[in-house]
Amino acid sequence: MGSAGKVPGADLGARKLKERIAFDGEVCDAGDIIPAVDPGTRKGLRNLDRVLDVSTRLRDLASEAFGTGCFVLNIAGDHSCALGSIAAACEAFGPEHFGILYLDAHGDINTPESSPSGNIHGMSLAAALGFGDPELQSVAPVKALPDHVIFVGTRALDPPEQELAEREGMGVIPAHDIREQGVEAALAQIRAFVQERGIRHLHFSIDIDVVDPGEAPGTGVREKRGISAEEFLAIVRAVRDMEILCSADLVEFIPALDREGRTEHLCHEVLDYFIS
Ligand SMILES: [Mn+2]
Repeated sequence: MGSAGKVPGADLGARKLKERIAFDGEVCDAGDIIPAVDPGTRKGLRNLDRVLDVSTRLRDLASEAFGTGCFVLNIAGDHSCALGSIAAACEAFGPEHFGILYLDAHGDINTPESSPSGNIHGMSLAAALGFGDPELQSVAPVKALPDHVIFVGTRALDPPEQELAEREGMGVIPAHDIREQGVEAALAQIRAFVQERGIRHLHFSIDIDVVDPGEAPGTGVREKRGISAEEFLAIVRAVRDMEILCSADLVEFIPALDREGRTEHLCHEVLDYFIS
């Protein structure tokens, strides 16, 4: 679905990416989640009911998959749905040893009070951690621990998000640090973070907007000075190889905004890492 973001069209991106996946005995298709609720604004939150519908259904599908020992890969439109995949993973594995690596230009830890845009895709992680709108929070019966969240590649944390991240002890590795100090330094920080907190089950939420818009223009909320495509792929590969991943999201690819298929190509490389 693509209804909780600023720019429409992310649902088409998910569909396009999925077309090229070969489903066999190893890789199962749990199906598509098509919004069943009309768009509309309630409590000042655009498409609140749609987000509740889609993320709840995703949560239930993912829970079922975790129950059979599967790795869950959520290819989706806008990032609001991560509320569902995170909620399912946290419930399946329990919060104590569960963590979230959020590879995104943004933090998505706004609340209705702090959000400059009112778009729910900037609030989904907050809700999974127990902040913000109670209805959104109710999608996650078991809340993930805020200090088990690490942001990587961020460059657009709003001031209230920054405050929340600091207050709650979340990890932050900004895009700037990765560009200055290199990928290896970032990976060492990620490994230390995971180890210190005893994280054994990691949800990897990948927003393609983490990559510099010069190399990945096909996304709705572009932020300058991102990490390079090469740095991005190196991080995705290394995190996958940590062998503690239980689930991942790949979101926010919008084909209509892409140029020469650059963003699509990057998304396919990511999917190959997880599927092959
Ligand atoms: Mn983002």
